[in-house]
Amino acid sequence: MKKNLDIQLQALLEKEQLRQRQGINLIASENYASQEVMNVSGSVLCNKYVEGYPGLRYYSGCGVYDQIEQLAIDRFKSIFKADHVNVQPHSGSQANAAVYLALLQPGDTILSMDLAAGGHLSHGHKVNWTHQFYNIVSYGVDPISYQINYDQIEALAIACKPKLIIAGASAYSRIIDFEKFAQIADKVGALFLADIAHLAGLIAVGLHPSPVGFADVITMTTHKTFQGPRGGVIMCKQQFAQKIDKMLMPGMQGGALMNHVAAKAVAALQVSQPEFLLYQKQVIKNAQVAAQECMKLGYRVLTGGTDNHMFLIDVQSIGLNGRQVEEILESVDIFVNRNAIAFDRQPPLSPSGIRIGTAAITTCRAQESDMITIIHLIDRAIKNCNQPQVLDSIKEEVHAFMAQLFS
Ligand code: DSN
Repeated sequence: MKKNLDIQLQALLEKEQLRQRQGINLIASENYASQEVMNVSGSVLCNKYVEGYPGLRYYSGCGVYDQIEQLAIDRFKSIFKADHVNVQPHSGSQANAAVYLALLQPGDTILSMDLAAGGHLSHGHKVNWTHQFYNIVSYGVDPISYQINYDQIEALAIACKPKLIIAGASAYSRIIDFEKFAQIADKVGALFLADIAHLAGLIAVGLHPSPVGFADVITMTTHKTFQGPRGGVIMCKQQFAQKIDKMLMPGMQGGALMNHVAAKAVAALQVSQPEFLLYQKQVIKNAQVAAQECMKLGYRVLTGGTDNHMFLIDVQSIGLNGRQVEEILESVDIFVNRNAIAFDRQPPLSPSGIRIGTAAITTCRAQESDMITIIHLIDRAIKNCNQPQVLDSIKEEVHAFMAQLFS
């Protein structure tokens, strides 16, 4: 392509680059991939069709790709100590779908966390395809502590006899006891899937207990706390490997996106470096300090804090809904997402909560003192939401803060 042919798209890219550089990103499911990861994602590897698995391909010219995919598989195996790894899922939802389709029959019962309590769409929400194919029974959280109640899950499991129990969440800030889930699954003869999309980076460095050895299958994404390219990975016990691999390809997907598979390998190498442990420790410290500061300022933080990279604030108590707060903060270039909270009476488009995550801002080198500054910027924006001039000046402060962070 001629240089500068696509001026329109170039302008949009530059706009987005600026947004990412000037704004404070607190979206818990996002992060910034390294230049090395992005280089590989946008490399010549995007030109090749590579169907099948290493050693058994349906196209010629795949030799290098066999080595790339094997490298990715070996790196994930070594990080997580998993028996079997499939690095081809295009996303976390595709990874979950492959597991369901490989191991369940239509009509089987899945016991999973309710979206409103912190679960994920692909675990069986009524607007997701899974809801039409399977009988979904949901567990929530304790109405007082807002934490997972394992006794409730066990009672539900005994009552509904699920074929599959899923542990894992998109909006849950406390340790998940995978061993306890495995015991419940064992007791009722269910398979156990741990979806560690959010926790993968923390688990990789031992800052959250691992489900490996407890779960039959583990799914994850590579772009959240794992800090890699967008994509999914499946890990499982050897006995499920063949069924899952076959269901993913050729069952659901065609050619793997080898540029992304290679970028997953790069991310896995980065995760194995000593700096990644320090980074993840900082992610957790930053989330804990931010949650504390919110509570000091009078906000209601669910569960009273966090053990991981995120926490939820109930903004109903300040007379707003999550959508309003999301919009106020977006107007000053601070990015959070509105989120349902357990027992929410508000509709999903304007729920009662916001979710705050620290993986992305910690990649930008934020420390605890920076988190305190950020929470005060958030608080001032909320309190001055009807003062456009004040919001303009907060936005300038946000840009100056980010410039100083990068300096
Ligand atoms: N949408 C992602 C999240 O925000 O947690 C999960 O897929």
